Amino acid sequence: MGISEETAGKGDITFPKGFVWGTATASYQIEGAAHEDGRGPSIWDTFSRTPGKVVGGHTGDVACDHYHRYRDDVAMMADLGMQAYRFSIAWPRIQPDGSGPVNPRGLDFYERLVDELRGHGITPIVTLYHWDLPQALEDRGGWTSRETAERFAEYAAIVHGRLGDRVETWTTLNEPWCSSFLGYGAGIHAPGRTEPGAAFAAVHHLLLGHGLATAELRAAGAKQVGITLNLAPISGNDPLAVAHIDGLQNRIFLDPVLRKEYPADVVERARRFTDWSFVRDGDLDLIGAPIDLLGVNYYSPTTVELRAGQPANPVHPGSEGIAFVQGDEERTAMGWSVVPSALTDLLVRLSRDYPGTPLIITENGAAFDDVLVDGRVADERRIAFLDGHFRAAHAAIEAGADLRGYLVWSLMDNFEWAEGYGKRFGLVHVDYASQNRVPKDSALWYREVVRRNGIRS
Ligand code: IFM
Repeated sequence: MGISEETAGKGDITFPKGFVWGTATASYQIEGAAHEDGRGPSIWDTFSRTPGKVVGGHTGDVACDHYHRYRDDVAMMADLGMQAYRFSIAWPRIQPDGSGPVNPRGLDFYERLVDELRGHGITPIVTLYHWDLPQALEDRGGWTSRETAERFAEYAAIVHGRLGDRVETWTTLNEPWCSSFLGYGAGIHAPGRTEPGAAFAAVHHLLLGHGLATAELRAAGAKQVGITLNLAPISGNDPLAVAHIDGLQNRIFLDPVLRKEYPADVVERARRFTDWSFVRDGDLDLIGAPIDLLGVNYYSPTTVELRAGQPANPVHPGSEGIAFVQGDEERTAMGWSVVPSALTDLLVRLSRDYPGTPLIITENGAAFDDVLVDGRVADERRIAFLDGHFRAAHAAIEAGADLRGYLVWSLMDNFEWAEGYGKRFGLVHVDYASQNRVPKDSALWYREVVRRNGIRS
């Protein structure tokens, strides 16, 4: 009998046996060492140096200095009871120019990290692409070019060649919605392009990169292969407006990956921006090859309504006449509404509409304005946030969702992209001047959740 069963009381919840708990990070957000050991420049090095693009002019040059402190960081994770750790590989460390010669020192770093994790009993979960595209590839068109998808598959094979004997779970892309629509459509992420047509080309080439990389990983014997999507439940009083935004946010990725087709309504609506001529015969068979795990990143739902004269939201090309409305829910420091029940809805919907693919929450968490006082961060709002979302995930499991694990974003405070270092998502507080780490109250609370495989009321 487990601890939770012994003491279970009203309001307690216990997750299925074998449920995996952990945390997540990404290379550019934590590693620093941007110019060390042969790493080449990425689009985020370029973008963060472009005046006005990142709050405070912050860059990932130093970040959490994890490249040098990874041993201590892994020991800290072990101390916090983490069972799994999702991190990303920086492509420009492996192939500084995005193609051609391999930089062995880049592979050495990730091999050391993986060995350190395994040595502490923590399961490594690798993300191959979390947005740091080698600048040399962007200079040749980036994700608007088919070549980038082909190079990505080669890079995936190189990484698997070194780590495949000790990493079982691989995710190809993290949040291709952000890479395409924020990076090429709205210009608020690297590479900062503002061309809706380019965003749709990027969607396809990212997905093609996923498909080609999946084939390489499979051929090399990878045990579990998946992709991580940032999905948002969309609601509102007009079904067409809801379908429109749901198509652009969710179905444009889910349908090709899990049904081998682009949603017809999205294709039609996007024709004013693109003729889709970049989609070639056979691409959707590659993109839709079976995956073992769908990574779900969930933060907040979206509510829309029809409003005459409303200009398009640049992150959703063609959304003229649709307003994005906010309710009176609690908001995080990012301004995102806190709605745990939407996570239940999302997981149940995925199980219903795309049955047969196991799910894992690869990111969920919140930024709050944490303060370190006398060596402690009393982040009770983050505890309440996580408590609510864990319960929502549990409710989805009870409703039949095949959810296998939960990775909290993020292990520690880090470089929050266009927001710089001002937004703190970490379970662990980072003082960027001293690089001192202090586990927040939420980290200590989470350790108990992991230990019990559940929550006590
Ligand atoms: O920090 C990001 C992460 O890189 C991708 N998912 C969302 C997080 C919070 O914005």
